[in-house]
Amino acid sequence: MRGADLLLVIGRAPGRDDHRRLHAGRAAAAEAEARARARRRRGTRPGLPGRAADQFRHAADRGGAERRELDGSAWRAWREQARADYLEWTKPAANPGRVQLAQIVAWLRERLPEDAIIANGAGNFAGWISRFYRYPGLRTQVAPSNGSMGYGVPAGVAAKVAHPERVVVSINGDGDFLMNGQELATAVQYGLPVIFVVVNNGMYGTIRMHQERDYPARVYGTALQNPDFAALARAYGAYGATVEETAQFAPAFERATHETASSGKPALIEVRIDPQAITTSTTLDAIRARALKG
Ligand SMILES: Cc1ncc(C[n+]2csc(CCOP(=O)(O)OP(=O)(O)O)c2C)c(N)n1
Ligand SMILES: [Mg+2]
Repeated sequence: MRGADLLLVIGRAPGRDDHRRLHAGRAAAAEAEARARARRRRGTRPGLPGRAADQFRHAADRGGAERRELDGSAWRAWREQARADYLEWTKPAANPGRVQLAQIVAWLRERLPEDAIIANGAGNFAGWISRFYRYPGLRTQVAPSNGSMGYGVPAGVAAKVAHPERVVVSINGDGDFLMNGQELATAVQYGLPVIFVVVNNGMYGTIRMHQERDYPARVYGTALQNPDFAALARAYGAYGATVEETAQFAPAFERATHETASSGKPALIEVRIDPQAITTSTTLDAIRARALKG
């Protein structure tokens, strides 16, 4: 993005991170659908109000006679390299412990139908979805752009109400799940066969990461005393399973799919991961060691 002269954002306002990555003064961003928000951001050119699809149809209709093919050859090598980098980056990377979260997400990427909806809340667990899942179609991702924890469960419930024919998988952190997990009752009550995944590392991992970076080895208030999530799911009337190593995930998911199909009720799979697996590419110990070195 740093090399961009113009960033055209379609369907959403440019986010804070987009602006940070842009070279100030050289870039303008045009956006549709979120004009008010965009205006507040410095460096953003006027947005086009209305639905993005309508805007583009309108612009194409008014485009007049001349339609020019763009010659993208100057960018071909750059594009191919960027694509190769992306494919390399999304190959499952190892994390500490018996559960390899990247492999699980990559398995879901192969296993789920193209129109499956993935809902999630906020926390470091979501980094594995962002990096290793591919959203093949439009409207397959339901996630907060402002980092709201507790979003994944109700979002999964709502997605299933709106699209009962589509597979809905709601992926949550343990802290994240505990903010709105009682909505499992809603899914049971209305017969919504969502598959909920809880990535349990026993802590508010994101906050612990920041603690270790800024105040290494001074851990405060980030440990979680969790329930047995599978038992909790069963108490709600849902199917519940626990995964403690990578190879258990696929059979647990298939069983959950089968159970939800026959009962019309939701299922929950708790995935216990090693607390050291703090991001897709580093460990808690490594962050602490780096911070202690100053
Ligand atoms: C409603 C809300 N409260 C607090 C935060 C701040 N916050 C961001 S991530 C996080 C911890 C997430 O913990 P968990 O869901 O267990 O995911 P993990 O980082 O451990 O993978 C917190 C407290 C937030 N983003 N949203
Ligand atoms: Mg956690």
